[in-house]
Amino acid sequence: MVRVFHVKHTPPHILLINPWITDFAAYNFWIKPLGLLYIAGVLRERGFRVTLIDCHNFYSKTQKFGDGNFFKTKIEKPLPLKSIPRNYCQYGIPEEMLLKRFSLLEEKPDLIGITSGMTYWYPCVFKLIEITKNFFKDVPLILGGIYATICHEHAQKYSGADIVFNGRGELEVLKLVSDLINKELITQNSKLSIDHLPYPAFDLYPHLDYVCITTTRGCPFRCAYCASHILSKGFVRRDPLKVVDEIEHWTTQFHINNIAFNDDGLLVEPSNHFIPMMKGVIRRGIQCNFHAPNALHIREMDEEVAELLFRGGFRTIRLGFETSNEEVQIETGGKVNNQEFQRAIKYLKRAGYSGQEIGVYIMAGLPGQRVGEVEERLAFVKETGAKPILVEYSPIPHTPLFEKAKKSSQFDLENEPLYHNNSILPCQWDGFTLSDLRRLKESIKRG
Ligand code: B12
Repeated sequence: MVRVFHVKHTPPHILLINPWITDFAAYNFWIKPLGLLYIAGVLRERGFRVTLIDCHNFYSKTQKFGDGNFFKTKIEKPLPLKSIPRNYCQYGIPEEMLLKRFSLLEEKPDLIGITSGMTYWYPCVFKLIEITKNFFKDVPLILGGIYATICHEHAQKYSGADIVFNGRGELEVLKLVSDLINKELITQNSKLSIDHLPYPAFDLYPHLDYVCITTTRGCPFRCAYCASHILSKGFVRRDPLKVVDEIEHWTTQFHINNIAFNDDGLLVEPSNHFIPMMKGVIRRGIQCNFHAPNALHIREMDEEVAELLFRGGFRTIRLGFETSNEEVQIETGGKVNNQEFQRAIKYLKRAGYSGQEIGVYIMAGLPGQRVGEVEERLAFVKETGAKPILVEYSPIPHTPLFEKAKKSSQFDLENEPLYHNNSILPCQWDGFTLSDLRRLKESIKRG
C-alpha cells in the first residue's frame, strides 16, 4: 500500500544514495550505480531537484583506465559469516564523511531513494537506511535495485525502508515518486522508451574517471544461473547511433577517456547493433578506451566484430565461456560450444589482441561441479593462448539453477542472502573445495 507524503510546492528535492559495499573483497571494476543515475536523469528532466551521494566514490588507488581500489574499513563480520576465516570490510567513504555530506545539504530532502547491488551486500544497505532515517526523520525512503528486486520479501521484512521497489523501469519509478510527492510532474509526456531516456546523470559527480553505459536492457538468453530476465523482462536495444551520440557526449563534454559497457547482450545480432555502433564511433573519430568487464557472447564473434572491437578501442575484453564441458554448456543455457570459442579467439588474435588481452571467464563452483571439470576448462582455454579468469558461482533466487544450488549447499541459501556471496563458494563440496579453488587460482597466476 503506497502512502502519500505531503510536501511544499517548490520543485521537490530528492536525495539519491548509492550504499557502500560490504564484502570480503571488492575492486572498482568500473562500478557505478547506473540504474540510480538513470533515475536521477529522469527525475531531473521532470523538474525534480536531485542530489547524489555515492558512498563508493572514494578511492585509495586508481589505475590507468580509471578502475582501482576502494578505500576500505575493516568491520565485524555479520553473524552468519562468522566462521569464514577472512577479513570483512566496508568499501567506500568513511561514515563521518557521509554524515558531513548530509549536514552540508542546503535543504532537507522531500524523498530519499537508495539503490542496492549484489544481494549479499545488504548489510551496508540496512546500515545506510538506519543512518539516513535517523538523520532525516520523517522523510520517506524508497529502496530499489538488484537486491531489492531479487530478494524483495527479505528487503520488505528487514531493510527498514518505507517502500521497497520491485523491478526496473524509469517510468515505473517516476510514477511511484510522483504518486508519493507530486502528481503534476508526471502528467506531461509520459513516454520513456529506452531511446528517449535522458542520459544517466554522471554529471552529478564532482570528478569522473570513467562512465558506464548500457546499450540494451535485458537479455535474449536464459542461462540457468543468471537473473537478468528477472530484473528486466524481454530484450530491448537502443538505436545504435543514439548510443554513439551518448559516447560522443561523454568524450567531448566531459573529456571521458574510459567507458565500460554494462550490457548483458552487447553483441547480440551484431549487424543490427554493435556493428553500426562501432562503425559510428570510428567514423566520428571518437578516441576512447572501451571496456567490456561483463562477459561478451562468444557465438556472435566473427571477423568483423573482432576487428571493430579492436579498431574501435576496446581495451578490456572478457568472454563468457562458462564451461568447456558441453553437457554443462547445454544445462546452463547452451550459449556457446568449444568450436565457437576457438574460432572467437582466432578472430580476436587476428584483429590484433594478444592472448593475454583476451580474458575468459570460467565459472567455478556450480552445484555438483567437480574440480577436474574446471581444470579441464582451464587447460582448454590456456591452449588457445587466452587468459582464463575464474568466476565463482553466486546462487540467485528465482533462477532455474537455484533449486539445485539449495540442495547441494551446506548454507541456508533460501533464507540468508549473505550466503549468495561467491567468495564463500556457496556450493562447495568434497568434489570441489575452497582449497581446490585456491590451488586453481595459484596455477593461473603461475601461468
Ligand atoms: C554490469 C554488471 C556487473 C559489473 C559491474 C557491477 C556493479 N556492481 O555495478 C561487473 C562486471 C563488475 C559485475 C561483476 C559481478 N557481478 Co554483475 N552484473 C552486472 C549486470 C550485467 C548489469 C547491472 C546494470 O548495470 N544494470 C542496468 C541498470 C540500468 O539497471 P539497475 O541497476 O538494475 O537499475 C534499475 C532498477 O534496479 C531500478 N533501481 C535501481 N536503483 C534504484 C533505486 C530506487 C530508489 C528505485 C525506486 C529503483 C531503482 O531502476 C533502475 C532503472 O530501471 C547485472 C545483470 C543485470 N542484468 O542487471 C549483473 C549482476 C548484478 N551481477 C551478478 C554477479 C553474480 C556478479 C559477480 C558476483 C560475478 C562473479 N561471479 O564474479 C561479480 C561481483 C563483482 C563485484 N564484487 O562487484 C548477478 C547478481 C548476483 C547477486 N547475488 O546479487 C547479476 C544479477 C547477474 C546474474 N548472474 O544474474 N557485474
